[in-house]
Amino acid sequence: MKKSAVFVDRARIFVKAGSGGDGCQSLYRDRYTRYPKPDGGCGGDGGDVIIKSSKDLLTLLDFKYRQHFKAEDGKNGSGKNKRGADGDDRVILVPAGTILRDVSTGLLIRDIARLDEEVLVTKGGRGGRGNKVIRDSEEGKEGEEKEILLELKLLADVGIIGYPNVGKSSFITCISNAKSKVADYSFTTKSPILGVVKFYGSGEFVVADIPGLIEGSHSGKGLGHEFLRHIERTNLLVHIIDMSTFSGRDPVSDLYSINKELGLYERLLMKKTQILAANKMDLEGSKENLDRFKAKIKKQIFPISCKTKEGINDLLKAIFLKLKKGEHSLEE
Ligand SMILES: Nc1nc2c(ncn2[C@@H]2O[C@H](COP(=O)(O)OP(=O)(O)OP(=O)(O)O)[C@@H](O)[C@H]2O)c(=O)[nH]1
Ligand SMILES: [Mg+2]
Repeated sequence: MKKSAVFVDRARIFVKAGSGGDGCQSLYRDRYTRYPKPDGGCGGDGGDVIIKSSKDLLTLLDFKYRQHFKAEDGKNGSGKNKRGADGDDRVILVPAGTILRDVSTGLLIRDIARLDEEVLVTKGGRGGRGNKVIRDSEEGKEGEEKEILLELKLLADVGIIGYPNVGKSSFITCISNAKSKVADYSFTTKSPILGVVKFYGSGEFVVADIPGLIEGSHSGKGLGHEFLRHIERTNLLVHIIDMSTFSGRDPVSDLYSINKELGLYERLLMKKTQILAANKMDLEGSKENLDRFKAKIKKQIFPISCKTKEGINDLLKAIFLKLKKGEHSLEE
């Protein structure tokens, strides 16, 4: 798969916390003391590695160029009971919506949803004790290290789903400020695109255009699976169905198979409110197809054409109202 040059939504990084400084072995003596006194100070603690979400970042692009991060080691203790300085923590900034996983176990460390959320990912090693507190001074403990997978989920309110070539990118380009490439072949869209829709001064919402889904998307076929996680967080899905006869597919089975894919990927995705849109209504045969569709599927469907803009406003209004209501169940 050809990766987009700018949108990086997955990265692996190696982090290492600072090691603790060594405790000091030292004896104090002067001409007044008969027995030398142990005065070795303790080592400082190593710094932690912390991952924090920041509003200044939108992608994981920075991690393409830099993968290794290390916190500072603690300084060694010294004579005259001097404790070594603690190592500085290392803070790594990521965009909100980043999921952290431990590569060695595959386990989720944290799903960072909010801004300025902090996660301690590796703990600095403790400084070793000096001989002022323990007979034989200790070495500092090694700082923890980990390989972490960062995955970015887009934070959008509305996700646009459907088969390839049904007009998803045409739709986002038509309703928002996004410029998503439109072309008459499948898998034109190779990575997610976000767009902001302003609705008559009464508010705005963010839509995400993702690559087309096909049967088997949930198990990695085509490009869709890579991107299904981006719509997990949306409040609403707009399911675009091609009503024209040119694709050679049947709109009813398109609806079923995409919904099946969603369910196979993640059951919760099936539960999201879906608004159905019948696109390409300007083309011949679409009206007949829509009638057949309506006879079989007893759900509300919005007939639209991204070419003539027919029905787009009604659909936008419906999206806006649904978002305002914050409904989450599939409409009957
Ligand atoms: N006649 C007509 N053509 C349309 C309409 N909407 C989209 N198209 C055409 O359908 C083709 C595919 O449109 P895209 O918007 O790229 O489709 P997509 O769903 O984003 O496709 P992928 O990114 O490949 O999944 C393009 O040639 C569009 O011009 C419509 O309402 N009417
Ligand atoms: Mg597209």
